[in-house]
Amino acid sequence: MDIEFVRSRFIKHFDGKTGNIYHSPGRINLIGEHTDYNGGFVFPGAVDKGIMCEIRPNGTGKVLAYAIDLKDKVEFGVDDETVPRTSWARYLYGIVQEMKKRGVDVKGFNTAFAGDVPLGTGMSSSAALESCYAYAINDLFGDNKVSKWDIVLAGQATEHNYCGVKCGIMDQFASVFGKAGKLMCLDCRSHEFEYFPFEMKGYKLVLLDSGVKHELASSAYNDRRKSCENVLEALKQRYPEKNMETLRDADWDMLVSVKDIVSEEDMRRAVFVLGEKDRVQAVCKALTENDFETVGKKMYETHRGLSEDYEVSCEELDYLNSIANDNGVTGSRIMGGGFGGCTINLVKEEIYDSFIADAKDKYMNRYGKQLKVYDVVIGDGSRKIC
Ligand code: GAF
Repeated sequence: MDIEFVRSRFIKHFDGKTGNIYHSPGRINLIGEHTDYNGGFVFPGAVDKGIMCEIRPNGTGKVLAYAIDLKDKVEFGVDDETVPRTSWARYLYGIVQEMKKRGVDVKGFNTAFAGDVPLGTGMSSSAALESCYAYAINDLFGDNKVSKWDIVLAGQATEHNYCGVKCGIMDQFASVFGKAGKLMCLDCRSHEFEYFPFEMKGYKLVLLDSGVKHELASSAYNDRRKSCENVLEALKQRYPEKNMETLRDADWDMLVSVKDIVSEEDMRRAVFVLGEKDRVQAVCKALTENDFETVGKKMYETHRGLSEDYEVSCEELDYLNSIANDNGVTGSRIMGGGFGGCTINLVKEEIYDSFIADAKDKYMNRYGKQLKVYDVVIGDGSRKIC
């Protein structure tokens, strides 16, 4: 992401004066999908792509914002009660409100931003946008008093309260806490986490972009979360003495015991979540032993679960997964919330070129679309650039 590009647009769009520049990345996730809002484990890392913003207080109570890539501008008052209609501005407005709730005396500012996280790929450009502005507002108006974890939670609350997505904390966490060359294993209940070196000797991680973006992804995502909550309710009724807080507190026997009082669909969702909890633990262990075959096997299992039990796949993603399997790729699965976006693939270096060539060919033949390929580079989390 080019600083001069953002700066030149900021200067041109506003009054010629410069401000501070901040950057926050998107993320990948090695394994652990739909586990974050169930109190489970995730294994993300920040990527080298993200959102960059320039921002300068303007001495008024108004936010004047310019989305450089979209050539679109929005204005709102810091204390306005009406949420902007423009979707990108809702994130910015939400962050202003959530940082105010966390004690920051946010004043008006001029800002422009641009990004290089490919949209709709499941790399979470929205979390990058939220984290970038939460970080900037904390630095400019809050003396950096808001903790990094509260910045993460401000981003999540923005999604819940202003954008209609009842997401977990993985994306904002990865964007804020990411470190170049490190993946992170996060316990989403205790918020404890560990950095793991991203050293997969002899292997590469690569994303294949299906180019599919599901229109109703937010409501389908919220439905999945609701299914998990339904099962949790049934478990709480059956085991009041266990004080269960999330699905993560359940074991397989407990789950089987509520089979008759939850719907078959909700049960399948919960089966996926419990299985995914086990898989993340297995991957953590395998990585410490450099056992990439096990990592890959678990990725395929996750794909099957996301496709058949959680039902967040689509024909194109299943096809990309099967091409990976046919090419002898070590691991492959849908990455992120699903309903389109990318597969993440763990590929032995010696078959990388032939796999990519075959996937591109087959995807073009079947869907008439150029398959986009992104090699994973693990970058740093939110920061001030200048
Ligand atoms: C989306 C959400 F934003 C995350 O919180 C997470 O639930 C993910 O889907 C699925 O693992 O990216």
